[in-house]
Amino acid sequence: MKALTIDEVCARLSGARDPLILVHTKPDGDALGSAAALYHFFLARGQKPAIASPDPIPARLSFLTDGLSLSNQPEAGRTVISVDVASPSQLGALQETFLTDAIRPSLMIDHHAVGIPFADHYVLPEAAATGEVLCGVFAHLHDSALWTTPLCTSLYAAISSDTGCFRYSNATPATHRAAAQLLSFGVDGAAVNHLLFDSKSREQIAAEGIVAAKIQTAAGGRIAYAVISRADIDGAGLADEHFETAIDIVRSLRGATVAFTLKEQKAGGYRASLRSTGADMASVAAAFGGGGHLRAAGCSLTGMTAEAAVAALLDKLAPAALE
Ligand SMILES: [Mn+2]
Repeated sequence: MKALTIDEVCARLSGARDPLILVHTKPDGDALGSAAALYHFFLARGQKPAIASPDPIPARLSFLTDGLSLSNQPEAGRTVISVDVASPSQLGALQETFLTDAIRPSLMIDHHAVGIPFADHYVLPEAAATGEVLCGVFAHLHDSALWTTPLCTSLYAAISSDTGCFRYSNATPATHRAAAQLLSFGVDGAAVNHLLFDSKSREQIAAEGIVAAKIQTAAGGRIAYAVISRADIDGAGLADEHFETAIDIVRSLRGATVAFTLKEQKAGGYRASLRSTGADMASVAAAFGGGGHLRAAGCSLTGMTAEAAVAALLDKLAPAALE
């Protein structure tokens, strides 16, 4: 497994055969937008691509994959490419079928600074999104015909998703230039951003209400957090996916520089989503076997009560919040 040059990445894309495009567990807008962009790229080149997702596509992101072929079945002879996946564990159930002696991805395209490569890879940590990485790859192909509206819309959604609609500090001048180019190719940015950020299901809003009512603080208000139990989720007749954006409610509390949600999992244990305005969340997540980005990371805490999990997280997060 080696780091590839952009020329090698382009050569592998050109040589791919009916690619299966893998995304990570609980796929987000960057994963699905990047996968959809690659899908449209291959479709236009006469290939029969498919997207493989270890978890169902969330309803709020289905506009990215509607009408696209989805398949989790590995088939001999098909090229396998992962997007936005940093480590084998992020492939979830797909590990059993796509990380074997017989079948392996031939290419990882990603932007996570911390990860465990499982194939030859092209990873640009300075990119705000895998969609931004793909913009550069596609530009390197020097083929003006490839920038179709579906491809550009998918890339724009990927970039907007991972930058929180260009609000996070990962949105660099290069990120804005990539997005501007996609807009100049005809993407309806307002429509995409409405779907991504201003359009919520009744269930999602109900979940935000539950989380808003449970916000607690620590470290003199610099840490805001909420613990979400199975009773909160199941008792309200909601599903886990309705809580995926709930961390944004917690992190919006004025004065908080670090925020987290701790969500009880169906199989037991807790899943933590960590956010900060600058402190390193990736290393805190890594201390619990998780990973992610500087300001947005996640990890699992098992074999302990919610109180113990909160205490363990606060122990690591308090120094970061006070930095
Ligand atoms: Mn991403």
